[in-house]
Amino acid sequence: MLQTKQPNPRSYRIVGPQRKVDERDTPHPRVDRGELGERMRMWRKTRAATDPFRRIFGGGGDDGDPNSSLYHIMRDIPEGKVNTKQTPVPDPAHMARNIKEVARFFGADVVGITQLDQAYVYSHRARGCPAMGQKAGDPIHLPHRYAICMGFSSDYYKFLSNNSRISDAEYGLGNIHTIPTTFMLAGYIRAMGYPASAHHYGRCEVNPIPLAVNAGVGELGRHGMLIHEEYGSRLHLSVVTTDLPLAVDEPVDIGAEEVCKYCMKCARTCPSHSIPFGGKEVYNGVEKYVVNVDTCYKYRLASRDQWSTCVICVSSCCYNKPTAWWHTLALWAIKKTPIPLRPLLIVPLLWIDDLFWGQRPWKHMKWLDYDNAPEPVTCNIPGCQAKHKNLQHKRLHDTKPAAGSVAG
Ligand code: B12
Ligand code: SF4
Ligand code: SF4
Repeated sequence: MLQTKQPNPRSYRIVGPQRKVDERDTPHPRVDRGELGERMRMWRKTRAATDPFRRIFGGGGDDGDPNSSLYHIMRDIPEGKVNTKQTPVPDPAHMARNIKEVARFFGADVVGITQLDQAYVYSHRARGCPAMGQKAGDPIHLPHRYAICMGFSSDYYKFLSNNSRISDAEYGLGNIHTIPTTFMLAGYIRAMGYPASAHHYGRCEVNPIPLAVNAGVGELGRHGMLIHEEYGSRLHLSVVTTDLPLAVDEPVDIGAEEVCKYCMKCARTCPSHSIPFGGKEVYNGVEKYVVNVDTCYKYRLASRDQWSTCVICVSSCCYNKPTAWWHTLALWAIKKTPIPLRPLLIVPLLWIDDLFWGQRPWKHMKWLDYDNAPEPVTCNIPGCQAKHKNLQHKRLHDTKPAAGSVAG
């Protein structure tokens, strides 16, 4: 059991001892072992399917070609050596500014730095890098002091086509974008003579969300993800852990704590009912909103081979807007309003949000040969005469469907 000692972000509270998570107990390995059912296990094995974007961006499943996937190639590259000539760091604050600039130069959209809290390092690995002599089940030893947390934004409009092969392609590219920048930043730090490890898509020994919240990249939302004030949650996260002396950032207040209390748009639009309408709960020593990850995962079985990754909660979140002055102004106003008075501003803003952006943000889009226009579907409820359309977010009926059997 670990006792944490972090600053105080507003969007979660440490209320008890935290247990390290074994990567083998995380959802992907559980699905691979069949713990979420045979259909889910088979879905993961064959998820590369015929879409070329899926085949090059995704994990690939058994039917992808590893040599065409940067994800597969990069997760097996051994870590480079640390330069024996060390660059002195007389001023960690100056070095932190430089490192953030280097991260942005390499391709990150946002960067923050925090202490590496060991509670967010997996205890054992689910898969090792054979070139580094690692294997599944090895204990993870990551004694670094700092975590440089980076965010990579996705295109607002492509995500609005959710769920479709267009939003899949954008999501997949976002995952891939984390790889070269994180790899180069870790290499850059090792070239200065300090140990550094890259944690990106496909190869990650840490949980990036709490680290990024602590590093002031954003706040934790009701939907369980980090919310950045400009990009919302359409931000892929990666981390470089290191011993390079760095000044750390403070958690930020972007008003998500109050907005999430009143908004609930993600909970309303989640087709698998995985996001809570109620208050926070204590989970592994942390008081926060708790998402049902199993039902979220199983919703992929409802895709009818028309998409692979659900991003409905990311797109629906009212922080998810294109970069524009009115979004910046609304955010500024929330941040400047004293906390007890914020609901007076938030409630009308949420009403405006529903009015202008819709209760369930979605856009018809054509791109390349893809078209996400809804198609009529056959209802699987006996006796139903309604002409349903294939908008995956639309529930066919009010009755709560079992996860994975959502039909329309
Ligand atoms: C497996 C996985 C999934 C699984 C299970 C999700 C889960 N929560 O475990 C499935 C397929 C369902 C999934 C879905 C999604 N995922 Co996902 N997923 C992961 C992955 C690879 C591992 C997560 C993990 O280890 N879980 C096991 C344990 C740790 O889970 P847990 O104890 O319940 O902890 C979760 C939360 O409670 C939180 N958490 C745990 N402890 C603490 C402590 C504190 C203090 C805080 C603040 C938070 C926190 O972090 C965990 C991740 O959500 C991460 C990348 C990574 N290395 O972390 C991406 C990641 C979490 N996913 C991400 C995204 C974007 C998505 C989807 C939108 C897309 C999709 N459909 O795949 C949805 C969103 C679902 C949702 N509302 O949360 C992003 C989130 C980015 C962000 N802005 O926050 C990540 C970080 C990938 C990335 N590198 O950017 N995902
Ligand atoms: S990714 Fe989709 S199914 Fe999962 S929580 Fe978000 S909206 Fe719900
Ligand atoms: S949609 Fe609303 S409730 Fe959900 S995370 Fe975003 S701001 Fe919070």
